[in-house]
Amino acid sequence: MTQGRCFMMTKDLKYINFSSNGIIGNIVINRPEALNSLNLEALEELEHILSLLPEDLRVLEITGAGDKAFVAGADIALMKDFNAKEALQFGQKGKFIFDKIEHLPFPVIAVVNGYALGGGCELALACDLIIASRESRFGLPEVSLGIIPGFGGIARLIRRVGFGKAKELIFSAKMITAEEAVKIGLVNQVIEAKDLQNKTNEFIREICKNSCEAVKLAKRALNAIGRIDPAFYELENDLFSMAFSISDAKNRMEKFLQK
Ligand code: CO8
Repeated sequence: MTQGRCFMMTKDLKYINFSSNGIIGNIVINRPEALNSLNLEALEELEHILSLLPEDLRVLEITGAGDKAFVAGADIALMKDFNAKEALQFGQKGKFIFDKIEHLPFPVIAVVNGYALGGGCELALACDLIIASRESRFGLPEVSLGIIPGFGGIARLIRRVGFGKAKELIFSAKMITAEEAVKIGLVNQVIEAKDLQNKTNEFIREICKNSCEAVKLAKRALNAIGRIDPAFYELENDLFSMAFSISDAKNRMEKFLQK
């Protein structure tokens, strides 16, 4: 899929690559040494790329660099030192960016090639469709770290899988396989890793056979039905930040980093 694409707009960016052939855009979260976890710089670069996306794209793919992770969450090394105010600001930034992704005018596909955990699962959920390799793993392990999902993921998860499954996944902090994820409606398609890009290309070709304008109108209509109430975002953000002042988040995060 990247063949023949001219690389543009990624100059000076450390953690995000963008390429496009004018029809299909491809964003790669590129921090494989930390399983593509999202630090502040990566989020800022993502925001920057989103603000520069060509308006005439037909489809945007988002994926992770390497073969181990899509995105393993927000950067725990960064979050462990957050006070409540910093957590609030980080949450607001993430929510703003993920909301922007959700409301891009064209379809956005998360091409998941490994761990999609915490903020990484939330990023995939902000995309219209999720295509995953068979080895991928999904989960919202935040409560195991003393925090809660904070990038709008709670509402988006409920929208995809319903209250019951959302509560099961969030309360248990467990990871599920791509197969399980497809069964509960979190993922659209599971594909063998070696075929992931080719099958994604085929899928994109199917979308592109249709009227570009009609697809965009359909996305607007679909999104209007599932629109997240801004009051929920505000509450989620307050609760996310509260976790940093009332729970044992710092200890739990330090424990993860020391393992
Ligand atoms: N943050 C920072 N570093 C990470 C993260 C992360 N989320 N995930 C992995 N890494 C790092 C590891 O520390 C390790 O670094 P090093 O090589 O320097 O020791 C490197 O990536 C490789 O990871 P592992 O050695 O742990 O690889 P394993 O194959 O043993 O395990 C796992 C892979 C299971 C994915 C494991 O890395 C893991 O559990 N990662 C954390 C997953 C997680 O808990 N994610 C949720 C984070 S919380 C979150 O995302 C909140 C979102 C809401 C934010 C709202 C903000 C306001």
